Parts: sequence; structure tokens; C-alpha cells
Amino acid sequence: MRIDIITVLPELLESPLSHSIMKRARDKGLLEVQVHHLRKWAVNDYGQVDDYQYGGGAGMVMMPEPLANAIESLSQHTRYDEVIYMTPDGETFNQGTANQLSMKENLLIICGHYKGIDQRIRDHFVTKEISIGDYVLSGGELAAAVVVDAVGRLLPGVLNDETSALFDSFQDNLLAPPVYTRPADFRGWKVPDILLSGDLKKIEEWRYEQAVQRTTERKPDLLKD
Ligand code: 6GU
Repeated sequence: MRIDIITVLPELLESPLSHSIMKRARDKGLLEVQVHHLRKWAVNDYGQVDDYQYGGGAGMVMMPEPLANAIESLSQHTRYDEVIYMTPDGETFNQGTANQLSMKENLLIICGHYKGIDQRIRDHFVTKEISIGDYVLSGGELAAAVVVDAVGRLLPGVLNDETSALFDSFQDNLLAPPVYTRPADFRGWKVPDILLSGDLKKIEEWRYEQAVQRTTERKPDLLKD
């Protein structure tokens, strides 16, 4: 999969996408992420990409021209399955969206800043608008990193048996059960006996019960679907 990201703050995206599982995905050639600085398509030598909003009011708006030029220029080399705009008024991101996006070939992600981007870009270029939750971030970059991570780890070959996505929380609409490692007794706090029993069938049943109980207590909405 290839993901291109347009941003005015490329530095914010570098670290989150260069370590751990994202690093492995990229090193293995399973995920190609290219971050593009919007200033490259600025309207003048000052690097201007934003301007005051029509109608007045505080806060700058990202201009249509640099964004349109960036999108069209990148689209000459790549046919995008989705042009995604990261915005708090988009549809809320969840595991289902991550699963769907992981089946695409090429994604273009636009990170907004300031008051957002000119509406005409949303009307004429953007095919999907994503929010990562009901709170406001200073820009779309951290949200884009969240989306790329959630999608990238689902690509075939990125995870191995040990990190398999099959047993993730949410993947079967259940939260993951509690997990324990050594020692079996830490400060008198004991690991549940069943996990030490070696009875794989019983352990599987216990984990499933725990997952259902956790989901019922913490995210009952998941059980409705
Ligand atoms: Cl995608 N962008 C911004 N700026 N804030 C957010 C968000 C996105 N999702 C939640 N809050």
C-alpha cells in the first residue's frame, strides 16, 4: 500500500511512522509512506499557503490553490482510491474503517491546520473525511499518524503470529481479555490459576468469558452489532 500525506508540519509525522511496527512495514516494502510539504506548492516566495477567511473572523484558512496543485501533481503519478481529509467534523474513525482502508492500494491524506481548508477543496477533491474522536487537535498530523498506524498494521505480512491482529480488541467486536506475564506471584498479586493450568481449552474459554465481561462493562455498544 502507498500512502501520501500533505502537511505543513512534516516533522510531526516522521517519528510516529518510523518506529516499531510502522518501521517494519516500511522496511519490508509492504507500506510506502511519503510525506509532502505543502509549502512546495505555495502561492508565493514567502511560502504562503493560508489566508484570512471571507466574512471575517479569527483564524486563517488553508488556501485552495496550493492544495489543488498538490493533489493534482501527486495524482499524476498515483491513482488514489481515497482522498482523505483529517478533520474533527469527519466520520469517527474505528476498526471497521481501518479494515476497509487496509484493502485499498493508494491513499492520499490531507492534514488541516488553523481553521481548516477552503471548503471548495472538500467539495471537489476530498472523498472521505475522518475524525479520530470528539476533541480538537491543533492539526490533522497526529490524527493522520493514528490512521496510518491502525491501517498499516493490518496489511498482510506486517504482523507476525506474536503480534497478530486477529486477536486485537475490536476485531471481533470484543475487547481483549486481561494478560499476565512472569512472575506468577508479584507482591502477593497472583496470576489467575487457570492460565497456569496448561489446559488450553479451558484457557480459551476463560479468555472469551473475560472478553465478553470486559466488553459488557466498558463498551456495551460493541455487543449490539
Ligand atoms: Cl482528524 N483533526 C483535528 N484537527 N482535530 C481532531 C481530529 C482531526 N480528530 C479529532 N480531533
